[in-house]
Amino acid sequence: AAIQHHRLRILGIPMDLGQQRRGVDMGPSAVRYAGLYERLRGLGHQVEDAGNVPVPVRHEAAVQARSWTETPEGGLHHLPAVVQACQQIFDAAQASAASQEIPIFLGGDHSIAIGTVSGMATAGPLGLIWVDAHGDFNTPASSPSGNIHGMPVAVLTGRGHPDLVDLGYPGAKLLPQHIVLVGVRSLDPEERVALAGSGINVYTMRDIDELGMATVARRALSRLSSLARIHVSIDMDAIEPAVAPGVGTPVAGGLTFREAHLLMEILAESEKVRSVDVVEINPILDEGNRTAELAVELIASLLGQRIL
Ligand code: 6HN
Ligand code: MN
Ligand code: MN
Ligand code: MN
Repeated sequence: AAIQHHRLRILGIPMDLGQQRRGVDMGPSAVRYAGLYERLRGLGHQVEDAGNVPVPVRHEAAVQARSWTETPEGGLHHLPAVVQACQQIFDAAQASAASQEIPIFLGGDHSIAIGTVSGMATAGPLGLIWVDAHGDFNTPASSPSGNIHGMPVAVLTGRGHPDLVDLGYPGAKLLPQHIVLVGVRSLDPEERVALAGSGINVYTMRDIDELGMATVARRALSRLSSLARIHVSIDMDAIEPAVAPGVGTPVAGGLTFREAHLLMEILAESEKVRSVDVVEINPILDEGNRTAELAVELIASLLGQRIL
């Protein structure tokens, strides 16, 4: 079948407050320099780069929270600033959800998904495919770090700090059975127990090893078969760190280059992908700009690029 052409909107979110390392705020620039706009135009899509959503800079944020990063506010680092930024992200995502366009959200750390997914969920039932080495299912009680980027999946199902859970509108944004995690290989002890009992569909690296990515990708889609709209959230640390070294929390044993592409290709064929996040790229930790370059290729595969 011929490739479906869409109106795409690129939105940068230079958020680094959901974790501790400096540099992930440069993710949007790195992906732009890697040629995202041109690549998507080349596929025949209509593309607009809408610039960046404002995010408080780190020093400013620490002052607002009346604490430095070593002293978490209510146990969560930079909570008020993350909530403020996520509210703006929510507003932008809600506007996109009401239009015909597909937004591509460039992080920033994974805390941005609290805003992107909540905003996209305003237009009706939404399935979520979360591609990540981690579960991102911590709550303030289970988190070993106090970092909000380890919490968005929990928040979206209604678990966590009320300022995060009630972002945009009160309560849970997604049903657990409408969430699929792919690539998981690093869970904190209490996070693991909570995730196992949550009803969320989890495909670990072991599942991918045993079943192959084609089967995992098709099963993931079949879990979401009742839904017409899917948000794909790609944490670049899902991919093997030898292939994607520019991430803040690398974990060995990740997706190969081809496994990651195959997942995107099969998701593209569903023609249900309504919005995308690409997060956790840290150019300071990268080799050249290869992690952002890989991200551009993966987004292209998700939006219709084919080998033949
Ligand atoms: N991410 N589970 C760890 C934590 O601090 O909660 C790591 C989370 C990583 C989050 O990569 O988006
Ligand atoms: Mn993540
Ligand atoms: Mn991760
Ligand atoms: Mn990470």
